[in-house]
Amino acid sequence: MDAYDPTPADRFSFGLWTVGNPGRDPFGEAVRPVLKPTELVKKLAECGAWGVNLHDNDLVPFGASAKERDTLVAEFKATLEDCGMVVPMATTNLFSHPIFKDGAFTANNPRVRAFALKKTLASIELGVELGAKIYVFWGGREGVECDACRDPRTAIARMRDALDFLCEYVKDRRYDLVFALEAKPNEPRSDIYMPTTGHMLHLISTLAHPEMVGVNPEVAHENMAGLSFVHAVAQAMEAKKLFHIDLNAQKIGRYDQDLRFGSEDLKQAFLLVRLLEGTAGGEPYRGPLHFDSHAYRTEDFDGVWEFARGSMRTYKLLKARAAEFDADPEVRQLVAEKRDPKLEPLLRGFSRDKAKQLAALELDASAVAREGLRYERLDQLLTEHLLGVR
Ligand code: GLT
Ligand code: MN
Ligand code: MN
Repeated sequence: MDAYDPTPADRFSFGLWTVGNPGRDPFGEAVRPVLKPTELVKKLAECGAWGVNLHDNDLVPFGASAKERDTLVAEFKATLEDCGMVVPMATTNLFSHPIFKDGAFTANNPRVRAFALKKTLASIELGVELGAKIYVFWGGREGVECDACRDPRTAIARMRDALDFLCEYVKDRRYDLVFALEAKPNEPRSDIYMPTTGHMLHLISTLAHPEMVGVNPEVAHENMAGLSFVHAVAQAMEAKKLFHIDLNAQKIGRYDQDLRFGSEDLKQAFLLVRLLEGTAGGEPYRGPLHFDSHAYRTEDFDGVWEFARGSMRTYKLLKARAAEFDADPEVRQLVAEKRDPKLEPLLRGFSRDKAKQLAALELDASAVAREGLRYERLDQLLTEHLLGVR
């Protein structure tokens, strides 16, 4: 045990579908047996995790009877209690069953949309029963291959209708539950509606109860879109909409890899942890730190638990490196904000007088432009901290 070993105080969580992933892919069969949810909870607790998240069907198989459901839920709750584990987040599987082949909330057939709502209502009940405070919506099938099948505006409006309905349901039941929308640009559909965290943030602003809805950005998904994950998360934080986060790793331009956190692009992972932890001085994120990833297909169960421990250790290692980086006097000097008490008041809060003063401003643009900003030095310092030599 060292300072980087995870403890429940670190708020790390895994989905049942992550450590339970048997390694099936579009080209090959499972390489590991499927463990029971209660077994997964026990092992996660041993590894130092704090929480476990689930889809309805990760615990209760599709089509199970009410009696079967209640037995499985009771057994699961008892194990959670024994292990001191919590369920911070729950979600609905609206993508596996063939009924969702044309989408769930956005499907053209109203019978499909009705089934999706009915399934989500039951799944919200399950999540609340298990103590979840966050409810994720990942619309994997909410997209198209044949784009002529509907006006994309209709899809957006249908998504809004479903979310408004479900917000009202939660309010009516007086549940202590918020929603978090997870974007992904493609896979399994050719194009998925509202493909990035930014798109989701806008959709939220059009809902009937925007205060109940935030985002659940995922490293891999923003990378698939070729965008900066750190910037997406920062925009969500700035809007007070970062309700949950899916940590993993991804090579740009690939299928959704869901690799172990920090296993690709360590520098982005460092900048992400720095942002989430607020080591540079900003407001930190205090929600669950969820790993939505799985072990390589090459692994047996030892490899799966190695993957789980590694995900959490890497986060803590990066957190320590980020704190050291931001405490480094040379870094502090390089990132210190330039002040100009005469000019700064002119830069916000419009008035005609300020506009006049700006118009009359004498400023030597070439002199300002000549100054080197020393970002090469700053970036090298980041590298040296990351590699542990500062
Ligand atoms: C699925 C998907 C993830 C989502 C999960 C929640 S399920 O594995 O790839 O990104 O977060 O529905
Ligand atoms: Mn995810
Ligand atoms: Mn993913």
